[in-house]
Amino acid sequence: MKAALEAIRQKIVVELQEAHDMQALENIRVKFLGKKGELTAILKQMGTLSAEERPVIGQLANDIRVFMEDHIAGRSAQLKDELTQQKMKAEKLDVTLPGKKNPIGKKHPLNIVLDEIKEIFLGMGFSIATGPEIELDYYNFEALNIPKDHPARDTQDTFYISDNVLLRTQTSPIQVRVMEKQKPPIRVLAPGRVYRSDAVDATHSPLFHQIEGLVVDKGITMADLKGTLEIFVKRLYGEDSVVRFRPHHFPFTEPSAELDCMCFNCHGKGCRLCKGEGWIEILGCGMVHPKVLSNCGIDPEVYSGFAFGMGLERVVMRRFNIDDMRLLYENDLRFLNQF
Ligand code: 2U9
Repeated sequence: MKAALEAIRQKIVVELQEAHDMQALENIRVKFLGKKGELTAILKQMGTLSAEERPVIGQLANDIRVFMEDHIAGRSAQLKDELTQQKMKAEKLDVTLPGKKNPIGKKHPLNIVLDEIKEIFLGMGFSIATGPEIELDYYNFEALNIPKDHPARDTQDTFYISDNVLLRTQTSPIQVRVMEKQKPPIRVLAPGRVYRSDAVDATHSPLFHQIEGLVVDKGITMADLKGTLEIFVKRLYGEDSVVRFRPHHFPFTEPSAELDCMCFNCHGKGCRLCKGEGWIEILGCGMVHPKVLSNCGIDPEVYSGFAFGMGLERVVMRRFNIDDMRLLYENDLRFLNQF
């Protein structure tokens, strides 16, 4: 028995050196010190010893158990230390490396163009006006000389919240509210979200942005309208831009017109970019209808004015050659990071 005990003392030392992870260590502990372990197996033979031998072998066995526990604990500490060293090595941080840049946000293309247009009109003495997106039917239609039976009021075009409350289909209600509160001279730009019950596709979205403008004073004529808008286009698209005005109709302006800019690609000849027209439509405009002025408490016999309106997305899509309006709303960073 003595020899057997000394033999397992040697054996465990060798096996511990070959153990390279905590599981192997646990296996050795069970193999030697477990219920079915090698030490326990030897101790089971204690009954065969004489009364003199039993305490001697018992003491030796106990010494060996303590020896094995100490060595297992020592090897365990060694393995843990090796593990820590490996982790430290793997997670070593090279503090001399340049820091990671925090990605900063960028201006959305809609805001890039919106801010440019705002700057142009601010430079011409306009103020920026805002108003509620949930509007009353009165401010969105009736005050603008759009009668009850006008097609624009159909629910297939307008989001109605109730008979009398809707999502504004244009930013014109802002100018109506300004005219109710402020006596001329008035020079306001009214940018903002507008809503139309349109199916989403590459050129339509139920939510889009408009920029409208209104000038009211004594003696305002169509010449002021044409001069102001020509300067606007030249500042937006370049001094050599050429504009033309085509007669049109809107219920809230009379006379009305649409402003085209000569295609900068084919100079009026017609090409793929301008769909063969030679000209690109930029905005609608006209002299404010006298009924609209009087609806807002402004005497059309004393004052006159002009107004205009444009869709912001169309300007943006043309500027950045974007062929699908949905890209402007999906917040895909692969798209937005290009600006
Ligand atoms: C008041 C009086 C008149 C605003 C105007 C247009 C012409 C126009 C369209 C451009 C593209 C809407 O987004 S769009 O579909 N708008 O063509 N808007 S005149 O006239 C007003 C506004 C307010 C009190």
